[in-house]
Formats: sequence, C-alpha cells, structure tokens
Amino acid sequence: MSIPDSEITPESVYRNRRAIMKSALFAGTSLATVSLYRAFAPKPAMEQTGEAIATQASDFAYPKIGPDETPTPYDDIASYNNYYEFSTSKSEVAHAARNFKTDPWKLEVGGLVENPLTLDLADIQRRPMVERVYRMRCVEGWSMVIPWIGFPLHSLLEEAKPSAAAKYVAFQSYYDIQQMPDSRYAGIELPYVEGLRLDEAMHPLTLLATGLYGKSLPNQNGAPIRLVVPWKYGFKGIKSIVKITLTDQQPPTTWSTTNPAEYGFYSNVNPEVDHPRWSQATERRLGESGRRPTLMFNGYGDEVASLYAGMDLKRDF
Ligand SMILES: Nc1nc2c(c(=O)[nH]1)N[C@H]1C(S)=C(S)[C@@H](COP(=O)(O)O)O[C@H]1N2
Ligand SMILES: [Mo]
Repeated sequence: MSIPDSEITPESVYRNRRAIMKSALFAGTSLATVSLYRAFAPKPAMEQTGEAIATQASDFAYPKIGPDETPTPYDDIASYNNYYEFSTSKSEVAHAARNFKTDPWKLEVGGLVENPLTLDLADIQRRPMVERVYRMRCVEGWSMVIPWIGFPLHSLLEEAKPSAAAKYVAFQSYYDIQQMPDSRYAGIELPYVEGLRLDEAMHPLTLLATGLYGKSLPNQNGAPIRLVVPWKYGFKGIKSIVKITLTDQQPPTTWSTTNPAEYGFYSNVNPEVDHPRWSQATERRLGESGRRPTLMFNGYGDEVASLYAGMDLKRDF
C-alpha cells in the first residue's frame, strides 16, 4: 500500500455542498437534508474548526481537532482500509467490497432492553445526523482525521431502554461467506464482534457512523452503519453492524479472543502501553511525512478519562 504523493485536498471535496445535498445518503430524507442544510449554510469554516453539524444543543459539546490537523483526504480514507472479511490487504478492501449489498439491511437492538428495536436502512437513514471530525488511531501505528456523519449511539440505546441489569453492549458485524469469499484467509473467527461497557457506549462522543465527508459510507468503511469510538484503537470501530445486544457480562471481542496477550477489551489509545511487538508512543498520520506523538486517549482525555478513574490502564488495557 502506498499513499499517492498528489492527494486531492480535503477542501475540494468538502466544500462541494451541492454534491452533499444530492448525495444518496440524504436523498429522500428531507428531515435530515433540512437540518444538515441549516447547519452547513452558516458555517463555512467548519472544516477548519471541526465544528459539529448539530441537530440538538448537546451535539455542539464535543472536542475539536487541533490547529495543525486537517481532515485526511477522502481518497485516502476510502482506499486504505482494514476490513478482514473482504481482504487482509488494506489496498484491496475497496475493490473486494465494491458489490457488497447493504440494501436491504436489518439492524437489531436487543438483549437486556425494555424496548427491542429492528431498524431497516430507511430507519437508519432518517435519524437526525450530526457531523463529528475525529482522529482515528489504528493499533498498527497509523492514523487519520475523519469527518464522520452519523448519530450518537446513546440516542439509539435510549430508545431501546436498557434494563437495570444491562452493563455492557455487544456488537456484531454482518457476515456472509458468499459475499466475502476471501474471508477464509482472514485468520480471525467471524462474524467480527466487539463490545463496550455501557457507560462507554452512552458517552456522547460514541458515534454510529453512516457517512463521511457528507456522503454515504463507502462499503469499505463499513456501510451502511459502523461504530466509531475515537479514544480507542480503530479495531473497536466495528463495521457493517447487524446486531447490538445489551448484556450483563463483558462480551467477547474479535481481537482480544484472537490474541489476548496483544489486545485487550478496553483498547484505549495509550502511548505508554506498548504493543508487545512495537511501540505505541508515535504514529504515522496518513498524508504526512514523519511521525506524530500519540496522545493519551487519542487526545480525548478531557472527555473520557473519568470513565477509567481508579483503573490500572496497564493491566486492564
Ligand atoms: N467488521 C470489521 N470491522 C472492522 C475491521 C474488520 O476487519 N472487520 N477492522 C477494524 C480496524 S483494525 C480498523 S483500524 C478500522 C478501520 O476503519 P477504516 O477502514 O474505515 O479506516 O475498522 C475496524 N473495524
Ligand atoms: Mo486497526
């Protein structure tokens, strides 16, 4: 995999609001279109500040990217992917996933909830959307800045009404060997599964993403809906979700099951806890030369450090 030297600037994609309004994601969802249009129109500097497209006041309360950070170009985000069901080669995922069928889709929210939900693609797409510009740090040592579109996971969980016994949230990806023939070389048990503690899942930064750069999520990035937990390593961001299950037990997660010595349940970005085979102190930001220091909780410590008060982050990694 190599990133081309001549990258398109993020702005050339990002400023094209006409294309955004016409995008498949929002076509036919007038509610989302109206709220996004209102938010887009008066905020031309959004791509510099990382400001939210907010549909409610609380959505403004999220951290911004640094002054020395810009969103990673769309083409890099959409061509350098980890999605083992399709390919273990980052540069081949996009091609391998090009015909992935995401319509019809069914997302079930169940387990320890008072109000189980089943959402189809239209149900997902008609939810009020926000934009969140987040850093993403892969455990392998590279990172991007991604302008996601989506909705906070807590809004969906609140609708499902977790029962008092619920302590964790388990997630499961779509899996079909017919559509994902190269998954036999993945070397991991499938379907891909992930999990969060309930308070992590309810945190306002935790997003279910349905798009990026104002467009529908490309298949290779986890269409039609994937998890984004910006203070954790990228592998927590499970793609193409079909099941969200509230539980009272810590759920199994794909990478901690595959290799428990190297990957833990929490997997918070932590420059002081090295991977057994490499340092986590620095990272390569796509599109940049050299390396950046990796930030504790990926730079979201002010928002999330309190979730882990009293925990030993070296032991419970
Ligand atoms: N179902 C599924 N989800 C997944 C993965 C995967 O292989 N399968 N890879 C993870 C890893 S390791 C990373 S870094 C991110 C990559 O997301 P991106 O391709 O959108 O950058 O997706 C995560 N989600
Ligand atoms: Mo990753």
